[in-house]
Amino acid sequence: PLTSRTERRITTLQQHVLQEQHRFPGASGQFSWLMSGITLAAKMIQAQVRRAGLTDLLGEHGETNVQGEVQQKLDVYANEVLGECLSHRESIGILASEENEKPALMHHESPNANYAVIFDPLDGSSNIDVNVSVGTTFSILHRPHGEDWNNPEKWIQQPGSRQVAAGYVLYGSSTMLVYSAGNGVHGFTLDPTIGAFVLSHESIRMPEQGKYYSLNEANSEQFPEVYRQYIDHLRQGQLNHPYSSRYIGSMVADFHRTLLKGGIFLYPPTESHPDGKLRLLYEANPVAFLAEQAGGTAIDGERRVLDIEPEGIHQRTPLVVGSRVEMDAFTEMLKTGNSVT
Ligand code: P6P
Repeated sequence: PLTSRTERRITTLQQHVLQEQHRFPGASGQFSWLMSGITLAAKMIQAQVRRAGLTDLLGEHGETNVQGEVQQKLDVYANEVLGECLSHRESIGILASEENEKPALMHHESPNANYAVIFDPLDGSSNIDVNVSVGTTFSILHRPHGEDWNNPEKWIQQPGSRQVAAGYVLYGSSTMLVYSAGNGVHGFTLDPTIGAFVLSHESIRMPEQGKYYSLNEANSEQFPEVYRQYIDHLRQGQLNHPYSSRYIGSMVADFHRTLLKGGIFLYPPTESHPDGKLRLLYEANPVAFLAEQAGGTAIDGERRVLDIEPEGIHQRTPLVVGSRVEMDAFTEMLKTGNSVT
C-alpha cells in the first residue's frame, strides 16, 4: 500500500456522506449531491463571515457602502448563496429559508425532486458585528408520500421526527459542519489548507451530564415558575455538582457546546414570547434531531420537540435541550413540581 505521510486517515465530509448514502432507499446519489450543495454554500459563507469587517457586509441592510452600492447584510448574502447552491440540485423540490416568507418552489419540477431543505442562513446574525460565533442550520425532509407540487407547505410542515438529516455549520474559532443522517452525529472541521471539511468528531455522544446551563437569565422574571425553580436547583449545586452559566446568544454556538460537553440549553416561554423565540422548523428541529442522535433529549416544556406537528413555516417553540441527567431532572420537576434530589 502507498505509504501515507499523514499520521491519520483523512475522511472528508463528501466521503462520509457517500458512505451514509446507502442508508437512503433508492437515493442513487441524490442525498450526497444535495449535501454537496450545502458544503459548497458553507465554504462560500464562511469566506465572507471571516472577512465581514473588511467587506462592508456588516451593518443593516439597505445602507449604502463607500462605493454607493446598497450594502448587503451578511445573512442576506448567506441566504442567496444557499439558494444559488441548492437550486442546482435537481433532487431538491422545495427550499424554505428563515429569510423568505414563503417556501421557494424549485423551477425544475422534476419527478425525482424528492427532498425539501429548510435553513436559517445565518442564525445569530446580530452577533456578527461584534465578532461572535454565528451559524447556519439546515433540516432535510423527504416529500410526503403522494404529495405533489401543489402544496409546498406540506413538504416542509412535517414533524421533526420525519427529518432524514439535519445539521449546522458553526462559524466559530474554526468552521465546523455537524450533521446526522439518522446514524449518529458527526463533526467535520474545515481545513482551509485543502478547502475540505475533514472528519474531526466521529460519532459524537453527549455526556450523561454536563456542568453548564445556558439561557438568557435577563428574562428570568418572565419565565414560568418551574424554569426559575429548576435553574435555582442547578445554581445551588443540587444536581450532583455546581454549574456554571454560559450563554452566547447564538443558538448554534450554545447548542454545539451542549452537544460536546453536555449540560442544558433553554429558551423558555416568556410573557413577550409565549411560544418562545426560536423557530421550530429551522432552529429547534435540527438541534433536537442531533441531540437525540447523540443520546440527549429535546422538549418544548411539555412534549418531545420532534413530535410537534408544524402549523406554519416560521412558527416558534420553547426549547429545552440537553444531556440525560439534566433533562430527566427538568422533566421530573415539570411533572411533580419538586426537585429530584
Ligand atoms: P435572546 C439569535 O437571534 C437567536 O435566534 C438564537 O440564535 C439565539 O439563541 C437567540 O436568538 C438569542 O435570543 O433573546 O437571548 O437575545
